[in-house]
Amino acid sequence: MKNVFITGATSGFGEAIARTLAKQNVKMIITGRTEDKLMQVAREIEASTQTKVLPLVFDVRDYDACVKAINSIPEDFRDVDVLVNNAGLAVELNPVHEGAIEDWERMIDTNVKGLLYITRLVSPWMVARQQGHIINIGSTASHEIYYGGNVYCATKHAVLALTKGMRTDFLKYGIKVTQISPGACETNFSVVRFHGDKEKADKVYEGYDPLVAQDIADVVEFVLSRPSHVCLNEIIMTPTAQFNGVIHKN
Ligand code: NDP
Ligand code: 8X3
Repeated sequence: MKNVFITGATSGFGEAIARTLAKQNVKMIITGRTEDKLMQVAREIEASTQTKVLPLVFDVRDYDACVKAINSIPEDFRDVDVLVNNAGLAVELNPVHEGAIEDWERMIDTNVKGLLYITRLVSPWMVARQQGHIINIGSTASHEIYYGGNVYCATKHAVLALTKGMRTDFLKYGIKVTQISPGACETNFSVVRFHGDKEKADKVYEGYDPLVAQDIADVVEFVLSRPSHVCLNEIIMTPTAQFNGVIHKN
């Protein structure tokens, strides 16, 4: 039975990935800060599949909380085969001279440091077993910059550098590392970016068909279905209406 660890499973990609992989009757550790939603996802998965779920509520920005959560994982859940580093966010769309330091810190601490903390704590189990697969959720923002995206794009550029760094470091242990880099996908992402302003968030996805979270979950499932000698290093996926930083709206 595979053991899958997914950060940020209370919403969007992480939730869709959890529900999709759960159909394979795996063991699953899911994380997030929103306790009631995390428990609901865990309950629903356990009620509809043979998957055994361990929900862990903590903030990936808090290293001590990460250590405490990882240390609480029972022995029979430590044989993690797949780590999906998904938790992340964007805050606002301001040019640098108007940016809020607090927003920058939220993005850097979550998207870069949080991803590193979890990887640092979980990957030694993979190294010890000489097997595993780390999937980092990057973005088209790992490759492109758009107006006001400065710090968010910088964090996703950093994720790509870390993906390549991990691939290099883990090569000799047979651990796969894959980055999935989606473009615009309608989740809670823009609601979070615009501090709960749903109307403003909805406008991001008007005039074209954006990706949906299930599209990303399907790709994760595909990436994991490859034979052991095949590692997909990066998959960039966008809505059909988006390429190279441009979204064609009707
Ligand atoms: P959502 O806002 O729907 O989901 C984000 C998830 O991350 C939630 O489960 C949230 O859980 C978790 N999270 C955020 N901050 C923290 C934190 N400090 N500690 C723990 N968990 C946290 O957005 P998406 O599903 O769209 O985003 C998932 C990932 O995909 C992010 O890394 C994002 O940058 C990336 N991405 C998104 C795209 C899009 O267009 N939607 C495109 C490309 C990449 P909780 O709030 O409960 O803690
Ligand atoms: C999230 C999508 O367009 O803000 O990574 O880069 S975008």
